[in-house]
Amino acid sequence: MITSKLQKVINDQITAELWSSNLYLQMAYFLKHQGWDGFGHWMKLHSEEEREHAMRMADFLTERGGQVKLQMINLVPEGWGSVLEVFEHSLSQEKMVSKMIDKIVLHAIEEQDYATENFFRVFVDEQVEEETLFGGIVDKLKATGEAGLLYLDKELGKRK
Ligand code: OFO
Repeated sequence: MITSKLQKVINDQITAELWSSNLYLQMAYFLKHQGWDGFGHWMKLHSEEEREHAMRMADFLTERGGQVKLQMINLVPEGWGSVLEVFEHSLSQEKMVSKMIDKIVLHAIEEQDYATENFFRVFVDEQVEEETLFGGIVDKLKATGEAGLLYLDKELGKRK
């Protein structure tokens, strides 16, 4: 049986993943509204990915005898000043999520819950990938400026 302390941080994590999912969905429709269909498509798929993370964590918590307790999800912003601002915001969201995941792994080690440690170590790796992914887009947006937006919109629109 998973401890109540770990249940609490995992439930907080599920909420954070769902919050990310809502944030990215709002970003997706904001971008589409601005005419950036490719960026919007990319962000919508990422929103789905975050929801899937939440489900995986909820399934794990349940399998370990814990109780999923969905919490209130804060409102997300409705608009951003530019495409770059959208991606910078998403990168900072990913960095925050990485810190939360690290905290879960630390608690799991402290409580000698190696199943939880193993499960969340996958997400430690996942966060390295995500920060690289979002960071790479931010770098490209900065490097190419306004002139590169059309090209990048087309490229990101190919995401499957
Ligand atoms: Fe759930 O991976 Fe991004 O945050």
